[in-house]
Amino acid sequence: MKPTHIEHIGIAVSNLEESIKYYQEVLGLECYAVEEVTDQKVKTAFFMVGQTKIELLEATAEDSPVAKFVDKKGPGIHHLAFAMDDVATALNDAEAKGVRLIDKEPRGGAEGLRIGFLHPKSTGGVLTEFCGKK
Ligand code: CMX
Repeated sequence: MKPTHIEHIGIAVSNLEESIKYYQEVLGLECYAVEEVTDQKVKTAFFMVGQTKIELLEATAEDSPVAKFVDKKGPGIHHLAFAMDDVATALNDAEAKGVRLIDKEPRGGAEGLRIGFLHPKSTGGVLTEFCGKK
């Protein structure tokens, strides 16, 4: 269940429009999509840097995991997402190795991908996402 690459880096922001401006105007990156992921209670904006995606995340509800994170720690790097060929198998393998899962089964994420999270308390403090087409 080796990751094929880093699929994206998730960054929690307080204001999506203002943050998009920074990535566009200062870094010269193009925001190629904005999407609301209702299941995760976030609005996302995407940029490609080479083969890696940056995903900006703004909370859409007070009980969104991103709202809680920003309230506690402020905006900043929120999670690291690894691309997996088979997310369900990767989650099962991680659990079998003693990792605490947030998602026992893959669920729907942005861009039509299947996603599943590992708990940061089991991963050295880095909220970790597996994502892929199945
Ligand atoms: N990175 C590292 N540690 C984190 C964290 C993060 N993003 N979010 C929370 N934590 C830590 C907290 O600091 C806290 O640690 P301490 O107990 O040492 O203070 C601990 O985890 C518990 O945090 P909490 O604030 O009490 O929050 P919850 O336990 O309610 O939720 C988590 C934490 C990770 C389970 C929850 O945020 C979650 O389920 N995340 C996965 C889903 C998600 O983040 N979706 C948004 C992105 C969706 C997308 O990319 O499409």
